[in-house]
Amino acid sequence: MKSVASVARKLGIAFLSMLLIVGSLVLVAAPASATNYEVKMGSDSGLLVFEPSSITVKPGDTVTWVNNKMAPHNVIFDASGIPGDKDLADKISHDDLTFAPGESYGTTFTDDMPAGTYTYYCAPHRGAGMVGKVVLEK
Ligand SMILES: [Cu+2]
Repeated sequence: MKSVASVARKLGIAFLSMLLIVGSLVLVAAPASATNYEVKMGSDSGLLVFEPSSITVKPGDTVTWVNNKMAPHNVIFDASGIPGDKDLADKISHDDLTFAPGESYGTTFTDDMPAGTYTYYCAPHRGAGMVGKVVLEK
């Protein structure tokens, strides 16, 4: 009886050790795999730009566009400016115009999306040069 109990205790300890190891791997992996990048729509000084205008991301990262100055703004990707088709361009675009400072929306760049340069623009200010890009690296 005593030996059964001691085997059970050893198994329990082995199981808990496994949990600790797996748990620590998850904790180490999680922060590295998802970064949120903020892009201002309209610079602090009132220029019609995305700031920063170029961002490099890894799969799992999110780009959040935050309305800052000189609204309204939006974020439009189209098929000619991305390494993907129209469906993907529509899926990652945000055509709703932001008016209030602080309004925001985000796009997560996922592993099933092709690597490459995703260019986008603000529809009301495209002619003024309000364009940006997200480079997805794998
Ligand atoms: Cu704009």
